[in-house]
Amino acid sequence: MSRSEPILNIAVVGHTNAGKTSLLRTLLQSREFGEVDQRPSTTRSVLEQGVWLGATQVMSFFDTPGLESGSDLYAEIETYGDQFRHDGPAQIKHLLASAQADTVYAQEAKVLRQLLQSDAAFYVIDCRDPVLPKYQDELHVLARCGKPLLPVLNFTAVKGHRQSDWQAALAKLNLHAVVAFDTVTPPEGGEKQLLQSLGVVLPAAQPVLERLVERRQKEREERRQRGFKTIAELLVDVAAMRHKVPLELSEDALEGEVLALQERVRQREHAAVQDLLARFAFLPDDAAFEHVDIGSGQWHDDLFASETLKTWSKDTGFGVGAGAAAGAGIDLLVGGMSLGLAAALGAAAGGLYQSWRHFGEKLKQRMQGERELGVDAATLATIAGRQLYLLEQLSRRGHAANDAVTVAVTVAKEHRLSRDEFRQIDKLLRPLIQDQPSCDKQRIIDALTSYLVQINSRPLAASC
Ligand SMILES: Nc1nc2c(ncn2[C@@H]2O[C@H](COP(=O)(O)OP(=O)(O)OP(=O)(O)O)[C@@H](O)[C@H]2O)c(=O)[nH]1
Ligand SMILES: [Mg+2]
Repeated sequence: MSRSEPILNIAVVGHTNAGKTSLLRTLLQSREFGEVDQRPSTTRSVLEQGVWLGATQVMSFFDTPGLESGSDLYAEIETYGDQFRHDGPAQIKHLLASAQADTVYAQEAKVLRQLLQSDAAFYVIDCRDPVLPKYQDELHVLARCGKPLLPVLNFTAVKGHRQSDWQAALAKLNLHAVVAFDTVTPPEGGEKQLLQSLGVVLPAAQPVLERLVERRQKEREERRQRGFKTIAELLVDVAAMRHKVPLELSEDALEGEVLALQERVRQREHAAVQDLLARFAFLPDDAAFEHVDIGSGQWHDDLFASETLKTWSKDTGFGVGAGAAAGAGIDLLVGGMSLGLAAALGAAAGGLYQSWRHFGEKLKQRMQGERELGVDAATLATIAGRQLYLLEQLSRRGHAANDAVTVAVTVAKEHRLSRDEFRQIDKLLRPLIQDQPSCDKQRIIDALTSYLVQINSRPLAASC
């Protein structure tokens, strides 16, 4: 778009509480745009937000207050008789010049003024509601502004919606281009459809809208790709985490070391979650990890709770070992070889050399070397599984959502890692575990990123 081309002005209008501000939060990928609330009349004045293609502003969206007096307005303009029969905008301007526009219809007047100044509008509909006369009256008044209206059916992901009733009613008003777009759970390709439909009612804007669609798609892919890299970096860092444990160590001291390592892993995972949330423009509290602990019946969000480890690693076949069963997720490694945490605890409790005798002469020799604590396969599988799940949810989620993404352990099997998938991830991470100093971390991160992209090549919702 050259500098001389005008900025496209798009108003977002509709009945109060239909989800106008929510629609803009999702389109603008901003959790903090405007104010969203279940109370009516939340938005009190027009709020503008620019949309940029690189350094050039190409569009402005205008959030507007909700309409509440559609039928009264309709009745009012009908009193003007034939005066404005063939000139809707003049009829609306006449209304806006009246004293009522500053009093009883002050809220509505803001919407109509904005619509008259805009190139087109999204008309947002709560399609859980039946098609009531007040909505039809409201639409009639809006249509008199002479600007293209694109109906956007919101709440289409909610059970019992009346999408087809609305479509039939809108067709009677000559509004045939309608887009179903639930602002919290936008459909695959929803944003693209919305922008392209805008191009249908505003043909002159088609080229810029197409470029916007392309840019958004590219950004989405880049963001997702970077998300996989964040997860690969997390897994590499966690797989490489080591706590050296001295030869002589009491059980308590060993437990202390285990807890310290667990805490480091938790913090590293937390940092990755924050990175993902920020990358997808969500807020720091927008993700919650939950599961119910069967033993205590309590809710936890702990990575190392045994139920978490068991559930997320159960399909990988990388058995939940003694460590994970005890809720540890931590392994004892000697020369890169896993001994299992139970061995470590036994060793600490029963006198080191006696307890370790059964590992054989060869191992005994290696034991002269360093003993280290590291994470076990269940922990890596759990982190990989739940981070990939989080990434998938974030990439599909609309920014109108007010609640957190919940990563629960009841998540469906299709979202968990399979045996083959984790086998491959483990294979890529193995050099870090076995031969840490000499392995090329960056190469592993790149290979792991590519693999994560490959196994998650499901199509994306084009809305976020
Ligand atoms: N589940 C669900 N809730 C939604 C959706 N869109 C909006 N909401 C909720 O509906 C309520 C109203 O949303 P708003 O975006 O404030 O609606 P509005 O049209 O801007 O309302 P006013 O500014 O008061 O006219 C809020 O509680 C939103 O969280 C949706 O697609 N799904
Ligand atoms: Mg609002």
